[in-house]
Amino acid sequence: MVWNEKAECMEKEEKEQMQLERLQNTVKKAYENVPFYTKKFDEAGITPDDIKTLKDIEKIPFTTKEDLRDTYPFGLFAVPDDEIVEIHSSSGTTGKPVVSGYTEKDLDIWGEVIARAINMANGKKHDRIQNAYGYGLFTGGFGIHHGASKFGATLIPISAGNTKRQIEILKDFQSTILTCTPSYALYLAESLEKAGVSLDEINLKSGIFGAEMWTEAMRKQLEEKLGILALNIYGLTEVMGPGVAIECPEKNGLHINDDHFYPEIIDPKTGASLEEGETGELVFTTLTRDGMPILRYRTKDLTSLIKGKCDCGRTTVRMTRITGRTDDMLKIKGVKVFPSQIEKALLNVEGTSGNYQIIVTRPDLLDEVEVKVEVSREVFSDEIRKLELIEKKITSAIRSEIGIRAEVTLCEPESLPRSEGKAVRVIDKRGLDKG
Ligand code: DLL
Repeated sequence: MVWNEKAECMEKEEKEQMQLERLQNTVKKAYENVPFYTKKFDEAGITPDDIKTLKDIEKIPFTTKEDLRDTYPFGLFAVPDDEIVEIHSSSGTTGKPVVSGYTEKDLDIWGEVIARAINMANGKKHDRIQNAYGYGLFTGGFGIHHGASKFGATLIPISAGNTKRQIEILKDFQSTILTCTPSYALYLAESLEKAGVSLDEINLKSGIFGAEMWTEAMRKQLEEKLGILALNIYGLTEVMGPGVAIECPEKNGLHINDDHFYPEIIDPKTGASLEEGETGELVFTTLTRDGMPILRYRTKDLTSLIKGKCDCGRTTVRMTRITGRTDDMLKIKGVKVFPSQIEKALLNVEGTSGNYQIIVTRPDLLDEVEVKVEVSREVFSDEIRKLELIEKKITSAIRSEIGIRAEVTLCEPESLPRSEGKAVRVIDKRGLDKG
């Protein structure tokens, strides 16, 4: 059964007509209500009337992360404050976080796309959804929450972490659907094994996992260890949050909710549009958002599109699993981290040389971060106590910047590798780019 057959199984021509009308409406709204877009359009010498076909979308300039930083915090909101009912946020590139504002109608649509996801995960109204995505400014917790209430299932808002409690709830409440990052799901599965809890004692049937890259190998492990159907969900704060796309049980690409989010794939170097099947940077235009419409947003995520009907009967455009990024953003424990944030934290601690390297590993199924920091010669020849103090200062500066604890290792001046071109700031040993 499909949650919204009309929207999810619509014929191509009808869908494109709907997308065009919604695009024209969104462009008009953005142009008239968001000075940032008025200026962008004026500079490009176009007006909303120039959007006569879907292909005309290519005339619209891209929106980038830098644009979001420059309009921080509410510069892209298109409605008066009294219509915004919720705000979410995530890390931005250099300093300023990304902010997203939602009207009542936006929340309803967010709920709708998540309801489609729960349905794909074989959800029923009697299901109990253990929502272990973090609650707060992160979109994961609340996104699933809005969707579960729209769907009508029982939502258990346990939030992220506290594995002992997660296990207790899995057993006592007999949760049937688990929502969290795939790495945490795997950690939870191992923790169940270690605690001697057998699959007979829990009642999970499916999992909706996303917010970070993962692999087919991880899916296989999750399905075996938890006895579930494990599906991939994608989304980003700038566009909505989770629910922009989700896999159906065919596991042949993630269905993009293209009645609400219009996808394009571009060559990240030239900005030119790429064909179906070609891998490039994913770009999204919102088609129905009122609070914060966004036009041609460059996600920096790498993927390709699959058009045509899926074996499940849905006709929505699909995207393949994300295999990488065009920038150096990392997802650590599901949280966005930019090397520039570490750099900013180091600036506040005296005695460091500004040279650093971030090493990300997943030793016991959970992400760990080591930051190697070169210190100046004077500091390095100082007494141990002073070095320890600096290490502590850096640890706390990083924690307050990215919200995650990193293991800090101080190194001798000029001991970190230098490269002829761009410095290699990040070594990611998790092997998630293998697909
Ligand atoms: O991660 C929204 C989300 C929450 C998605 C819960 C799924 C589940 P942000 O924190 O803004 O939003 O991070 C968005 O995370 O541009 C991708 O790089 C990455 N990402 C999200 N989902 C996936 C996925 C949420 N399924 C950024 N596979 C995106 C790979 C993902 N990467």
